[in-house]
Amino acid sequence: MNLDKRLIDKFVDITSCASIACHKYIGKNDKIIADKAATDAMRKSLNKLDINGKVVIGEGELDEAPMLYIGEKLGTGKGPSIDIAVDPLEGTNFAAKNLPGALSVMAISSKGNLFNAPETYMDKLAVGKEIPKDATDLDFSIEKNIKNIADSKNMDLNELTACLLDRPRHKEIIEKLKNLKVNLKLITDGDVSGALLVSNPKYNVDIFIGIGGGPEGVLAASALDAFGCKFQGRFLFETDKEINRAKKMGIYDLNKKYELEDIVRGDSIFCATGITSGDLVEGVKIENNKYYTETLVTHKNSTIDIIKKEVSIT
Ligand code: VTB
Repeated sequence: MNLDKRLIDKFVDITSCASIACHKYIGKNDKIIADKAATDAMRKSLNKLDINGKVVIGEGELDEAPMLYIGEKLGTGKGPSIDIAVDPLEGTNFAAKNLPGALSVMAISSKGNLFNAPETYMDKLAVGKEIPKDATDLDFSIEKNIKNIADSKNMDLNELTACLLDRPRHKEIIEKLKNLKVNLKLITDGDVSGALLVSNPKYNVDIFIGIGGGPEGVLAASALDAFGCKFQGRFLFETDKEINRAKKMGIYDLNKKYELEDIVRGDSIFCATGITSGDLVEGVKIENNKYYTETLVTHKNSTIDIIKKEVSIT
């Protein structure tokens, strides 16, 4: 079932409102307070909407997160039944340290259509729509993926750029990419936005790879779907607790490689509002007693756009 286009504006208001609430905590070097401000604001505004919403990706399980926990019901209960994935503050370090790239992010689908991802790591791969879908795969070696991308773009290896989180766990991939002479874009956090850099040649990223948060993978997949990009993910379970949780969520094949259509089924809407300015959108600005926000919106069946909002400071 397609989502009503009129929902777009409502959800842009919600991520904008969360970004504005977080704005006063930019640069306070306190991740917790910044995250709480965005989460509180997002939850309050979601609860005013005429929807019958349920959090499928949120701040954690009920025992860890009092707000926007997985399974929490949101909205007045009067409208359409929708699943909601939230990351009220993606890039907590960016906001706390006043660095580029903090976002407030949300994705929605009709009930049952967004993957209920466990809070574990995910091995990810994303490439742009110009690359044939069978040219890259999580199961190919890094060398094969890179060579196939170069062939399909008719470019030399040293003209390609791979984006990944700068983490010790990626030492081996980084070494291989360096040997191939591929350029690196090593991000310190924020892999929702990292994955989205394959969506447009203007970002100059040919592949996003590596291990990041599973929930962030689902959020990115919703937007990448609208852009016609490829995304694959495989969860990585480290502890018995994580494995038991996954089983409770109905995941029995722990090594399953998820294709985009397994993660986001049918229609979805994705909104990411800038808190601090980054590659995708500008952060919250204050001018003439108003807040100005910018939101990247994708709706699989209608639009991909940057929506600007102004909100009076009261
Ligand atoms: C990423 C990134 C997040 O966590 O998912 C990353 O998108 C993965 O976890 O912004 P590690 O930090 O343990 O590598 C964040 O950096 C923070 O939630």
